[in-house]
Amino acid sequence: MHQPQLSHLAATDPDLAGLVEAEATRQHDKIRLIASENYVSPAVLEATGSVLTNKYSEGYPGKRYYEGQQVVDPIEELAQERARALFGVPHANVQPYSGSPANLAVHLAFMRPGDTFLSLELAHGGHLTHGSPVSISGKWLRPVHYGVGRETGRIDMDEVRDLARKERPKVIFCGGTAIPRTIDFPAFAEIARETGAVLVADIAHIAGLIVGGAHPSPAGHADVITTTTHKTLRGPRGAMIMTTEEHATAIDKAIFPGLQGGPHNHTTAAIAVALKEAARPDFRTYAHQVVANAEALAGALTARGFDLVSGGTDNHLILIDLTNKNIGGKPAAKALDLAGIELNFNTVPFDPRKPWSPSGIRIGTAAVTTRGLTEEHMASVAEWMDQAVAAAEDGPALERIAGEVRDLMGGFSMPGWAPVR
Ligand code: DSN
Repeated sequence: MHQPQLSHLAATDPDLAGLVEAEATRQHDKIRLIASENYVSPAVLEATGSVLTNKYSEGYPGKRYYEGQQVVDPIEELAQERARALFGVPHANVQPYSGSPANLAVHLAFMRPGDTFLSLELAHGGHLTHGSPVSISGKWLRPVHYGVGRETGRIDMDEVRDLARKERPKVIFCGGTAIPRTIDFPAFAEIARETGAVLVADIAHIAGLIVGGAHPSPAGHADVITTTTHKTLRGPRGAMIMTTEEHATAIDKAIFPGLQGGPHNHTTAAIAVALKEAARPDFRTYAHQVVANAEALAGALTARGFDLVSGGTDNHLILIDLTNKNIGGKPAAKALDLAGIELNFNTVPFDPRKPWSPSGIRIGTAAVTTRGLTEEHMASVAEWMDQAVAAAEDGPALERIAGEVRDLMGGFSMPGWAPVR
């Protein structure tokens, strides 16, 4: 049963209510290893589903284009204040609809069509909005990419420095979506200062680890910090941009009126709730457990012959090259899904295969840690993954694993939903 209950939805639209229930069951029964996903708390769910969705609020607190902001203004100010305090930054914009618009706002604030910026190659762990040729960031701007070393799987800071000196980019992005190792924010900052670039840290994946003290912070190093709010930070689907005083106005103008209209006030409220939760001592414990689980899982997978990019992980994320297992990332991901282990196929650095059918898979421990799994469960997860990859064509074997996974997960409660017994 959903918490908060969906009784009105069930009465008005039983078909849709049934689908929500089915999704909740799926999330309950599976080992969810998609590195960008999590489970939010019932408090975050309640804020997301509140009457705040009824209100238009174009503008910012104290300067809106619609009346009736007596309540929304303090809500947005509360979210801003909590973000500033938690991340230790002078300014926070909590209005971006999600991570891609947040990064587009950075492009709009600091660059004009054709301008050069530096970022991590998508296939090496970057993001579409960091200049992929299929994204507006790659079509309208001039991205130059750094990568990871073929042998090390780690970012080569000498390459970043050489490229920055040669290309003189307006902006340098660090961060991405498939980086298993610690990001060296001070080193990026030194290069950005030397070459006159604005340093942007995209911490979407590691925001929760940063505020939980399990990854160094870019605050004081990066000029601008973009993040989604729903990954390790465990909030609603949304985003924030945090800046120094110097860049606050440019970023605010880029979000509104540059890119967006009215902020999603229900999401703003839910972000405020998530930030309050992330400021509690138990969130620090959670963040460190996420990393401990990833380390344990990386060790167990390595012991079973899985080839991990960079040889392991420092954070929540593990990138696996399946070439030595004689299976592509896509068929492996589909088999694992049938076995109750949910993840995504992913390119690996220097991947000879195409993104739609790459060589790797990407996993993360944020969601399973929220469910309560600890290091002791990671050996079983690795064993099931190994069995499923080896038995990718064997339906009954995958079904058997899915049953074992369901049995394990049945012992761990899920925030926001419980099975009716
Ligand atoms: N949010 C990204 C991820 O899954 O890491 C994709 O945009």
